[in-house]
Amino acid sequence: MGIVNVTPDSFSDGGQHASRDSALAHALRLIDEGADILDIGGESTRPGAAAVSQAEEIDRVVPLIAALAGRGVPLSVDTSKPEVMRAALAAGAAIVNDVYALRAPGAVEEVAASGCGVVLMHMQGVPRTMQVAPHYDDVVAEVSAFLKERLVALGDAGVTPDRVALDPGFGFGKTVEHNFRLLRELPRLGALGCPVLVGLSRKSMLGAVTGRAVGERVTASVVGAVLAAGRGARVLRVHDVAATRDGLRVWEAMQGQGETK
Ligand code: 9MG
Repeated sequence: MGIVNVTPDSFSDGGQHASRDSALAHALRLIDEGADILDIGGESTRPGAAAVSQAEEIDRVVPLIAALAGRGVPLSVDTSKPEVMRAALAAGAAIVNDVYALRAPGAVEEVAASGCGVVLMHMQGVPRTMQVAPHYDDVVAEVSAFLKERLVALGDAGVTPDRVALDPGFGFGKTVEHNFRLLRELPRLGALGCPVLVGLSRKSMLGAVTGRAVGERVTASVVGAVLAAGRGARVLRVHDVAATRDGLRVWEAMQGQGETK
C-alpha cells in the first residue's frame, strides 16, 4: 500500500506533494513501482499537525481519487470523517483506512452502507497528545482487545470480517518499546482472523534505533516491512514502494515463493 499524502504539513513529504498535480505524479510513480493499493490522505495525523475542515479534506482527496480511479489499483482513503468517506467512496475509493477505527459518530454506518473494505487501526489517545507518556499493562493484549471490540461493533452493523484489515497502529500512542513488542508479537493479532496491515514506514521508532532523520530511514523501513511480513502482515503501508518490493522479493525467495527474473 503506497502512501499518497495531499497535505502541506505531512511529516515525511514536507509539503512537496501538496498540490494536486504533484500528488497525482507521485501516485502514478508509486503505481509504476508496483503498489497494489494507494492510500490517499488529506489530513496529517502527525502529533501537532493542523486540523483540516471536512470541506478542505474533501477538496484535497476527491479530485485525486477521481483522477486515479479506473487505473487498475484499488484506492484507499485515509480519513476519520464520515462525510469524507462518503465523498471518497462515491469518487471511486474502495477502502476506508481509519486511524480512529470508525469511532466517529456515523462512520460505521457510512462503511456499512457501502461494500467497501476497511482498515481498523488502534490508537491510544488522540494525535495531539498521544505520545505524552503512553501507558499499557500489556500492550499486545490491549491492542488486540480493542481491535476485537471494533470488529464486533462492525459486525453488529453488518460489516463482515472479510471486509476488514486490522492494524496495531505503530507510533499511535506507543513508546518505542511498545512498538517493537507489537512487531515481535504480531502473529497474536493475526489470530483475530483478519489480514494484518502494518505501517512502520519512516516512523520515529526506526529513528530511535538507527539515529537517522526521517528522510534517511528507507533501509530501516524496508527491514521493518520484511520483519512484519515474516510475522504475518499481509498489507504494508509504505512510502518507498520499489525498495519495499525488493526487500519482499528477497524474503519470498528465501521462503521458496519468489519468482526469478
Ligand atoms: C494514516 N496512517 C498513518 N500511519 C498509519 C498506520 O500505521 N496505519 C494506518 N492504517 N494508517 C496510518
